[in-house]
Amino acid sequence: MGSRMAYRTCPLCEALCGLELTLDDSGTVTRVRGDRDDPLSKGFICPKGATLGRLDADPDRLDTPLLRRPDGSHVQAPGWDEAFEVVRHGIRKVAERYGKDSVAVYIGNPTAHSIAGPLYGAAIIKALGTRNVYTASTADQMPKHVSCGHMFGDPLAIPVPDLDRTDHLLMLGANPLESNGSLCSAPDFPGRLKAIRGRGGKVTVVDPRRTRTAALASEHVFIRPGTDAYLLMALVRTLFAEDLAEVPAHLAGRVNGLDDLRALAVDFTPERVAPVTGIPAAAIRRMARDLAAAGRAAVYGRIGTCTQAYGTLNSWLVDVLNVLTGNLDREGGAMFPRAAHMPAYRRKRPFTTGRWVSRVRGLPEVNGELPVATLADEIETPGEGRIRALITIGGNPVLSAPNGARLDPALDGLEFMVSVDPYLNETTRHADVVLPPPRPVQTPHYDLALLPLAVRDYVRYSPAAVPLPAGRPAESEILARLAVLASGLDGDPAALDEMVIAATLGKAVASPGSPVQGRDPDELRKMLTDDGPASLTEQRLDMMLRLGPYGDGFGAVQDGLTLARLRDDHPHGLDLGALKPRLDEVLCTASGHIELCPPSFAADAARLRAALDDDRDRDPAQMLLIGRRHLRSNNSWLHNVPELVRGSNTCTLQLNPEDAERLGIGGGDVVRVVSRSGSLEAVAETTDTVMSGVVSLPHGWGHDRPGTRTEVARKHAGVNVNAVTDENEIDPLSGTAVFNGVPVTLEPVLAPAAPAASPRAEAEGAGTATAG
Ligand SMILES: Nc1nc2c(c(=O)[nH]1)N[C@H]1C(S)=C(S)[C@@H](COP(=O)(O)OP(=O)(O)OC[C@H]3O[C@@H](n4cnc5c(=O)[nH]c(N)nc54)[C@H](O)[C@@H]3O)O[C@H]1N2
Ligand SMILES: Nc1nc2c(c(=O)[nH]1)N[C@H]1C(S)=C(S)[C@@H](COP(=O)(O)OP(=O)(O)OC[C@H]3O[C@@H](n4cnc5c(=O)[nH]c(N)nc54)[C@H](O)[C@@H]3O)O[C@H]1N2
Ligand code: SF4
Ligand SMILES: [Mo]
Repeated sequence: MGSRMAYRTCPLCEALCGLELTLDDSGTVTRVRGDRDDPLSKGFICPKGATLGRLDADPDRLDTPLLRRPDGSHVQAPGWDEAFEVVRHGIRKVAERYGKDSVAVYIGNPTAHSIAGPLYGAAIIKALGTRNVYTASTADQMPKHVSCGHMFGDPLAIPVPDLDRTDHLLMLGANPLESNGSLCSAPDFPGRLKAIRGRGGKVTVVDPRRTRTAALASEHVFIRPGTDAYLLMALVRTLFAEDLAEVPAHLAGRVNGLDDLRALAVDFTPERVAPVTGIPAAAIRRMARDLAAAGRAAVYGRIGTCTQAYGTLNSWLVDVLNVLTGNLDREGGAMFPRAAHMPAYRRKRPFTTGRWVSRVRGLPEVNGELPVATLADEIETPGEGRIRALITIGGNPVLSAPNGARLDPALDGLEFMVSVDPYLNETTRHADVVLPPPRPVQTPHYDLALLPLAVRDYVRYSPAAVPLPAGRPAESEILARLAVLASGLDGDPAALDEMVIAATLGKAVASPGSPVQGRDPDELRKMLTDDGPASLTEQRLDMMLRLGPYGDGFGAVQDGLTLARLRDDHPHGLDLGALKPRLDEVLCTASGHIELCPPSFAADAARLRAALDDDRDRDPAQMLLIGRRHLRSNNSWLHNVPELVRGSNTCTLQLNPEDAERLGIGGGDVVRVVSRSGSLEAVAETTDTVMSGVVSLPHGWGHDRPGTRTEVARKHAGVNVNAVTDENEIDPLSGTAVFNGVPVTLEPVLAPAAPAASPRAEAEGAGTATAG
């Protein structure tokens, strides 16, 4: 048998590694290696990327649409057209009867790694006209969007640490040695951290666990879960108190709110926050001084700081520190990447939130969506505007949403549900229709959502390595068809792309500063077809690149980027250089200044201030639950790859040996974990890497539900930690779930739990942990 190579970006995490695939004549992947010619990843690969072939060929991966039968089982649909007809009927019936808000959309994490999600997700929402939009963002990074939205005017203007040039990195709530980085795309994050130390710099990690990242750092500081905002405020206060805070020359005259901020921070002395955070006052002062003294420093906070009761304050204070130490928009500091597909001339409206509120809990809209923490309320609560139908796209909220266990039965109460997903899993088993996207090797790749977060300006396009069989829709086509049928019109999905292209070109020719200002849009449209990209999706990408900061401006810039040049001349990707200062392009607040102390943040800081006093009377019996990521997991959906569920990737409840002894729990014991919202049973693992008073359980497990089709995952079921996380606890400014610092109590379970879910655990949405 012959073999050939294909090159593509790994679609699995935010590190954007280039992969070299070896394929046989049948299009099966026989080997995966890191692509050594990729200028950003330089051959780096992790175990997940290395098993992409196994994922691609997973026998449980769906290839044809499924329909749900009345008994809850699923059968193959007669064909794609028939499946779309069922969807059309299901959605229209609900929308016509109950109104447009009765159809909800949930968009999950993998859509941020696809071309289809960013290009067509919004079209579906628009076509439905629904306000019931939910995504994994409110279980993740929404606080950062809100923080950047208010500080810089644009929720997508997220500064990333300039890892390769910084001398000092202060990292909170991130574990890139397992996650490979997030809101900071940096293949070989571990190597880049080692390089900081190698050039004499310092890496400090703040985390309630001594993670592998903490072990690699120069210094690890344990922090009590949920208390980062106190630490960050105390750092800000120390900078002011010791005259270490100054607006640097390059930001002079561009910063509002310095005095308000100083006044706000005054109560948060290191001594006052020390008992709450568990960090000695002297250590806090030293952290502030180190940060101020470092030549080039960056503060970086990730999911550990976002999924907290003060997620937005944390995200904000991280960038406040970057400003006050002179490191924002400066080499080696925190910088704004310039993505090749994002035009700089686009003028944005200043950011606001709360344009509408959720029906049941009155929670404000943020970025056009509502908190996933209230999805179950909106499905279960009777009355006008109740959700009766749901579209999920690449999401598994039963395992990923706060108290997702409550969603499990709630989804069964829907009148109609359709899922775009390659697996029949804990969420999609409730769907009346499942529409599977093609295999990864059959899917072209361009990181629309993640390239704007890369640590160098970089761009890569990977065409599909294996062509789609005739009649097999790409995910873009699936989503485009959903958008068209959701609009209630009969139409050609191609019309949607044409509409977007016409609108974008129309705006571009009218925009001052655009490379095509004043030109004829029809002429530009024709260039997109003539210059080669095959599909309309590719033409849209081509258009974006050509209008972007590195683009050819439709012929205006010699040798500028086009999709064809990127694809044909740079199959391993193209390095566009180190990050460049570009605050002018980014800043779009109403004032035109960086807002250091937005009023809504100041108001929430009052809540933080009040809690500082409450925090004194903590119940010592209560443990605080946090999450955990393992290198070989990816949220809920890679547990069906045998190589990835071997060895140390287990769903155990980690706790400190001191706590274990106090509570009479031994390693390997089954423990009942009880919270306000539910309970579960898990196997204990004692380890001093977890600080005392804290327990850690990973998310994305609990694969023991009936009616799923993931046979490997079923054998390594684990438990759903989101049976005990609390949907009532959110960061109020962003609506983001509080996954870290969930108060729980532990009870030893006398008899080992049965291997399959007991009826009681079943009712509570919890299974039994496997240690295998
Ligand atoms: N292998 C693997 N990689 C992944 C994923 C995966 O599931 N597995 N998921 C991907 C996704 S969707 C995301 S968003 C990213 C996330 O990427 P990261 O943000 O790096 O995620 P984690 O590894 O969960 O690291 C979060 C850290 O925060 C710590 N923490 C918990 N509570 C607190 C707290 O209160 N304060 C502080 N300071 N720290 C706290 C945890 O102990 C943990 O070490 O990873 C992505 N990459
Ligand atoms: N307790 C706790 N809960 C958490 C977290 C935590 O740290 N602790 N982390 C949160 C975070 S950061 C995130 S991002 C969320 C993730 O939340 P979700 O996005 O809801 O969950 P995933 O497990 O990523 O589910 C991804 C789904 O997409 C499907 N899929 C895979 N590839 C494709 C594709 O190419 N196209 C389509 N259409 N579907 C595909 C998979 O089969 C799976 O069903 O979980 C959150 N939940
Ligand atoms: S680090 Fe992320 S992008 Fe790189 S190979 Fe692993 S999963 Fe893929
Ligand atoms: Mo995430």
